[in-house]
Amino acid sequence: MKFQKEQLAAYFVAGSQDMVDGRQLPEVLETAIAGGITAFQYREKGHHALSGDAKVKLGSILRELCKQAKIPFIVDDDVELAKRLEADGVHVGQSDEAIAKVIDEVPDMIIGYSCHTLAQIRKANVLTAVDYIGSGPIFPTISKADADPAVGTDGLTKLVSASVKPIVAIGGINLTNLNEIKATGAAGAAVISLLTRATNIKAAATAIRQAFSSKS
Ligand code: 3NM
Repeated sequence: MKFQKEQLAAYFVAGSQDMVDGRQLPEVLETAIAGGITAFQYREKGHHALSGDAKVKLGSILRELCKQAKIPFIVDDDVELAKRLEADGVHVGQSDEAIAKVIDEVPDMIIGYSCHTLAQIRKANVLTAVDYIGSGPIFPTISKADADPAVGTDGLTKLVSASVKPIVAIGGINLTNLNEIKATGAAGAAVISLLTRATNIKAAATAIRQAFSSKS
């Protein structure tokens, strides 16, 4: 799938560890798709994450849902799984599998790269295979134990200005701060808990999509 920056508008990130109240990720993803999410990242991470066959099995179900919905299916920090599931993309962080390896092994996939500082953005600017940047946390987050300190919307504005690539913001994004994120020039919002813990998942997905629609 060819990358377009509009795909970053409403970017849902989740793994089995993010499920609450007995929810199941395939159903949550289906509902988020019905609400209008524009991309999905499969991120199994942390103490309760799946591994091995269980990770492949769940990943293949999610991959199929994204294929049917024609939205990119992106795998976090696992090139082998991305290849095996014929994912549309891979996302890596600064401390994950080296970005060089990703560029070398899956140059034709969508490549996302987490950058938290201006120095990291400047280095990413010259990596032509990198399609988009993920930056955060913008606000304190409950979903990532080892998150960096929050950069705030002022910090995000500086990162957006320095980047030649579109930036999707992540970390602590909720329905009341979406417009502040949009005002920084970020291409979209990447969220975990805003969708996984939403009372109305579909409505929350639609709200993110509308906040970043190019018409608004
Ligand atoms: N990455 P929520 S913050 C997966 O700063 C992730 O790179 C971050 O979850 C980063 O939307 C984060 O619930 C967690 O705050 C985002």
